Amino acid sequence: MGEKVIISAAVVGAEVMRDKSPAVPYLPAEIAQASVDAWRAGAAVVHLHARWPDGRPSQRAEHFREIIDRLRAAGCDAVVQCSTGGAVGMSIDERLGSLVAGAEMGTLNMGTMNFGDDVFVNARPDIVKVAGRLRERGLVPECEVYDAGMLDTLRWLLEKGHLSRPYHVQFVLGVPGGMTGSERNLRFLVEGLPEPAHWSVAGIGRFELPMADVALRLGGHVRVGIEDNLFVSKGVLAKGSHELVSLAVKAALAAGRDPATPAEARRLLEIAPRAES
Ligand code: KMH
Ligand code: ZN
Repeated sequence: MGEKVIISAAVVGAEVMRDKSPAVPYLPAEIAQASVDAWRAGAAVVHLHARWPDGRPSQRAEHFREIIDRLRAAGCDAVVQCSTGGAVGMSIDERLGSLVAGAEMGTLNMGTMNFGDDVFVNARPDIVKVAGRLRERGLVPECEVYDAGMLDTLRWLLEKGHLSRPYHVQFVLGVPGGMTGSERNLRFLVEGLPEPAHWSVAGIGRFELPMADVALRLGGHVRVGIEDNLFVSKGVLAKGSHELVSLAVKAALAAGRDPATPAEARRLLEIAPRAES
């Protein structure tokens, strides 16, 4: 049996609206329920975005607080990771609104890129600012890498002391504008890590499950969920992120990797244990 695999569930992103799938949660209560369902299915980490009731993306602290309060009240002990990526077009200060009490990790996006027809802006001073805020709050950064040059930014952050262990790397592959989801690309990125680090892959759209399979073989961790992919198979919508987590669990077991519990994920990611875990 290889190292336990940390399955992260990205239960809602900032872009996809409910007209594409009824499984896209909007309200804090819906996002919390989607997180609880994903955790019950085997996710150890929940990657959170928030929405306004009409579905527009929100980085408002009160929305994140309500999601976290609700999922904890339901007994969910998953590691809570809040997005600082937010949505394209948001200012960096708006994006930082998500880092509320109760968050344990926060994302750290590693560069500017085309994002579909938009531009996702992450200027270097902003990356440094987010890294500093995560450090101040004692949150473990998850470095979101969409393209090879972003590994050079990761190396630069480490060399300059803006980032230090513990941190986690998420390779997000398949965003139109970033690197595509292929085994060759993932191997290249993993080999290019500036130092040994825990890493995971989030394959976007049809790349989600194939990239999970590759990561499981290569010793990495896995992210799935409605933020990244709406379908359990060609043309068949997932009823929720929990169905995608169940597929990742099945793939993990087939690859000889047991899914990590949240407590095990905290140990692997060097996050302080929760009082009850
Ligand atoms: N919504 C994307 C533009 C993150 O969560 O940190 C950025 C994103 C990354 O989703
Ligand atoms: Zn996200």
